[in-house]
Amino acid sequence: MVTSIFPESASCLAISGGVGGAKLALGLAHSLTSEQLNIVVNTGDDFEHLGMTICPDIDTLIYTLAELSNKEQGWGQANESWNFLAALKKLGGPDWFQLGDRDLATHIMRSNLLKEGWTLSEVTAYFCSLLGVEQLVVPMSDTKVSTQVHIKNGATLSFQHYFVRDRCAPVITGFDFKGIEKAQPSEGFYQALDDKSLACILICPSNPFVSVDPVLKLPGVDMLLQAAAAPVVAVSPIVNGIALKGPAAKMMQELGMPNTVLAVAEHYQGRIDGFVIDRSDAEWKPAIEDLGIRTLVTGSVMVTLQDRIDLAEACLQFAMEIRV
Ligand code: FO1
Repeated sequence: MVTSIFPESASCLAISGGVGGAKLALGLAHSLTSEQLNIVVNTGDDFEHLGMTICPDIDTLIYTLAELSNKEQGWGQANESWNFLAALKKLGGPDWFQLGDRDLATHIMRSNLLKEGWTLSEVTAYFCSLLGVEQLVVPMSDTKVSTQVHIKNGATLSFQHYFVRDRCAPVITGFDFKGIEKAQPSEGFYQALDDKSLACILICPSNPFVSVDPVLKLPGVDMLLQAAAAPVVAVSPIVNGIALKGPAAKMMQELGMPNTVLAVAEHYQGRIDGFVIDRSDAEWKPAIEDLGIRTLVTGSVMVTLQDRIDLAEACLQFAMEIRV
């Protein structure tokens, strides 16, 4: 538990995408009381599949905080069975997006509650209450925003088609977030930003382009982050030129960016006060600080639960130093 560093009265807002975000969120959950930690989740990965609304980043986070997640995969539930998927395949259904039997219940329940008129925030809070997740977990918006991936041959893929069906193979040329112009931050997101005890806004080590940007580019969020009383600290998802999970480094190369922590810092420049990089990237610290971004060098590779807790506490302490 973080004691002296992060006062009991202070709160942290974490911005989380997929697997990398959920890892740090778990470290934060072990370092702070549930009242001190609010987590806003990217919903750009959400998609309609087999008549269901699927919210991968929300489910990855909730399963992780509820200790239900498949730790090897990072997504989906542990102790899964695959009878539904096998039966679906027999009927000629699409099995490229693996849906476990336990996970299927989440998608069916969410889809039905949404059809009954529940907001995504209400469904998320309901699932958290049932699964014993006490932190406030909110979708970035209750309006549908859908990440679209533009690829070299001029086609546009939905995120899950790019990420799962096509295994991130296509060469990307850019992204856009369908529906974002009309989307508002969710009520819970607004409240968390407005929280007077807010002492740290932490951008978790998720993919900057497809997991973090949809959140930061929601109308009004830039201004709200600037106006918030807390420093914005981002944790690099790139370590020593590679992304620990997912296609971030490949995307950077295809976008003509060097796959370095400096390039990630430049991507976030103007929106962050602090940046957390791994010891293997220590030589980049002066160049990043020349951008006007305070930089913390620490161990940022999370293998064990203790790694997650250590990184969370280092980020919280760093935010307090910047705040002063
Ligand atoms: N990722 C995969 O690479 N393959 C899958 O079959 C897959 C299924 C899946 C089912 C439910 C869910 O919540 C997530 C799932 N993911 C799968 C992960 C998901 O595509 C990514 O975690 C996020 O969209 C990116 O962060």
